[in-house]
Amino acid sequence: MTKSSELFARAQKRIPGGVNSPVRAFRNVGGEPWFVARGEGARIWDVDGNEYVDYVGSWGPAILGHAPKVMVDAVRDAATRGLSFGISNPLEVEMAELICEWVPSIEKVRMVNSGTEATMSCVRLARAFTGRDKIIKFDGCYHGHADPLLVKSGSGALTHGHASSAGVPRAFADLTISLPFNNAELVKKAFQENKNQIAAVIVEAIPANAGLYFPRDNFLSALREECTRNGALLIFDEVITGFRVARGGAQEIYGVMPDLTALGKIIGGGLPVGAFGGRAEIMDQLSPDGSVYQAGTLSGNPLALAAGLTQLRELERINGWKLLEHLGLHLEELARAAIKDAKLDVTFHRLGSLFCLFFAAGPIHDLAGAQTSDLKMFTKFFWGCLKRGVYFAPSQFETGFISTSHTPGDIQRTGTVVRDVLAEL
Ligand code: HOZ
Repeated sequence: MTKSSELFARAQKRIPGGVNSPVRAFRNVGGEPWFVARGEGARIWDVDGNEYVDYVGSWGPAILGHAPKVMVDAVRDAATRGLSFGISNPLEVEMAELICEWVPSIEKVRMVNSGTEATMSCVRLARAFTGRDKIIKFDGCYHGHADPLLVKSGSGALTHGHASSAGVPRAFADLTISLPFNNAELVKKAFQENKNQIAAVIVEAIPANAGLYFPRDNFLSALREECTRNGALLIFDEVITGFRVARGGAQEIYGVMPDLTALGKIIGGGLPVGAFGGRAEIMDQLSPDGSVYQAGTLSGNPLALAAGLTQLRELERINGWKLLEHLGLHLEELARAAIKDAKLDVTFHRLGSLFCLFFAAGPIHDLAGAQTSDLKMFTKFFWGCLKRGVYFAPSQFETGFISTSHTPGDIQRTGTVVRDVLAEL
């Protein structure tokens, strides 16, 4: 019995499903999850000593790779001064200033402890600001696990067949309208049918929780126009895309300004963090200035912010976005050549350091398209790569992440593994 198996047997007795987040359970790739011992750069080792090139990167935040010295030093340094105070600290001001400088639409920002808190707080704020209750989201977009957003959701909820969660009161779910991504006409119709009732449209500007696909035909600007015309707020969930696809996130790339933005992961460098921000007149509705309550003992935690600030500054110092594009393009070229030679119906999507393979002919622009992927093929692909030392997310409905610490050699090796595995399918 491996050490991972032993740990999983113990975990299942005391942790529901043996995991603290469902995506870790390997359920839809049909096997047991392994337990990680450590990581360094682009590599991770399991408790049995197996080594993998990692393309999950803690689901996004490890954009510089694992345990970069500069960040470990920053966290260690911050820890010697105290782990948590529940009192304002200087790093909170530095982080707020950095976020407002880098993210085009954010004038004021508040730190929270997870992406879920960030999106949940955006929705509450939007409801208070507009005096309306309903929200529009999109099928397959995942915005964490708060009640209003677990309707036709992506990520683990979709993977495990509970895209609309049990336990969400019907009355809450009825206030959430979920529509197919990339269909602006249906958004227009929903606004017409729910006149003066829609508080906000919340969207992953680049959906990355049902595989990866992209907005097209000016979909994001159409959302912007509909929200403005109807007095609703536009919320971008940039928990994955923020600081990764560009310094200013997806909103910088597409040039569409949301009213509110949810951020997470990367700004904590792997420690638990989220943030939400936007127009000052909306953010000023928050307590203590306004009447929208939102709070957190650990919010703005000095260790998390030391890690996050160091990571973001390092990313800028090394021009990480250029490097990530270079590495991503290299992987794309290798993957596309392997797909062509394997003569398989595989659709490869990539933007910068985000990528995904669907086992379907495509084109794929929404959840329905993503669900045409052959999951049996994905499962074989996943295990084939893992056995050869390359770790991709254990679900079709997730995204791959490249870090700045992946070397050209890692990418080349991954390309060879992808080629070998596809050839065997
Ligand atoms: N796709 C998820 C986050 N965006 C994966 C992480 C998790 O749910 O644990």
